[in-house]
Amino acid sequence: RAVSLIGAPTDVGASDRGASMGPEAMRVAGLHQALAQRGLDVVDRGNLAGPANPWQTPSSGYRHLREVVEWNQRVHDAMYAELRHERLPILLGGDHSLGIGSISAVARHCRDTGRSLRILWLDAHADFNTSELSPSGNIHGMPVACLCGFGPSELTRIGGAVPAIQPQWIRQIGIRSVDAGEKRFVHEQGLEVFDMRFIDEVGVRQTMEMALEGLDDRTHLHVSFDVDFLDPEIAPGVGTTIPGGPTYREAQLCMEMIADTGRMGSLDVMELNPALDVRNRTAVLAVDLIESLFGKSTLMRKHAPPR
Ligand code: DIR
Ligand code: MN
Ligand code: MN
Ligand code: MN
Repeated sequence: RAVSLIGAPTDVGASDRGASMGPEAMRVAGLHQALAQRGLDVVDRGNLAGPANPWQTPSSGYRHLREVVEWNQRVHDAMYAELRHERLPILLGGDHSLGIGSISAVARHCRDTGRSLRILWLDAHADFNTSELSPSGNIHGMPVACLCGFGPSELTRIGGAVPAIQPQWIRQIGIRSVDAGEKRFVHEQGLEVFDMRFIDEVGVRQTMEMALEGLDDRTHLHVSFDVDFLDPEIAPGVGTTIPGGPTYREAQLCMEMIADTGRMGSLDVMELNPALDVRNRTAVLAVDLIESLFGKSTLMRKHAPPR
């Protein structure tokens, strides 16, 4: 399978600085080599270029809207080009506002090829704010809403169709920090959320079985992995740590169950912030988990355990 790495070194969608260093930290942690070792044809396309971070306060409800739009257009174009060439793009963020450009491109590719789309949103946050609902004005808290058509038209129309996706195509997993107005809007729009309480009660296995239910050979599976999904004990290198996330083993099981479907067609790895990390351990962990997404497994058993 052909895989392309695309770096998007920016933090314009956040208020914490440093996610702009995420792509290089992933390279230093050996992502290319780890995937190549799995037998994949890996090409690193290098980093996209875009506007600098002006480090301004929000205006009309958005921080750095112009810059976020420009970065997302470039991400869209880069992701779409890889998909057209039948390559699996891995977007190395960069803050999670770039999920707008990434997933708009994936949705466009699915329209082109008559596929259905399933999106797994692995995150501590629902990222479903609008400018009216957001307490921060940070656009990395808004990408899911923008993709569903709720946001400024410069962002909602990037992939050529508005809305780019339907809320029913998304499964959110690991959620544990949602703003009050955002929570009402998530319910109103009917997003399927497997929050941490759900995982506590039924476990990762049944959660992932439910989130992955109904995939078929016409489904493109997109994984949008915000590194703050993970428990901060194992993943300190993110801007907005929220306690009570998946452990190492739980995260591995998520990734292995995604790999087992054989349907993953694109991936975002977002919000890694080396400025807040400890000797690059969060990047090393992210590489380890991505290897599992591509089929690395420690399995020894001959039979699946009982249900
Ligand atoms: C908060 C934090 N819900 C906001 N969001 C995110 O500012 O909208 N942090 N995505 O990573
Ligand atoms: Mn394809
Ligand atoms: Mn998050
Ligand atoms: Mn996020």
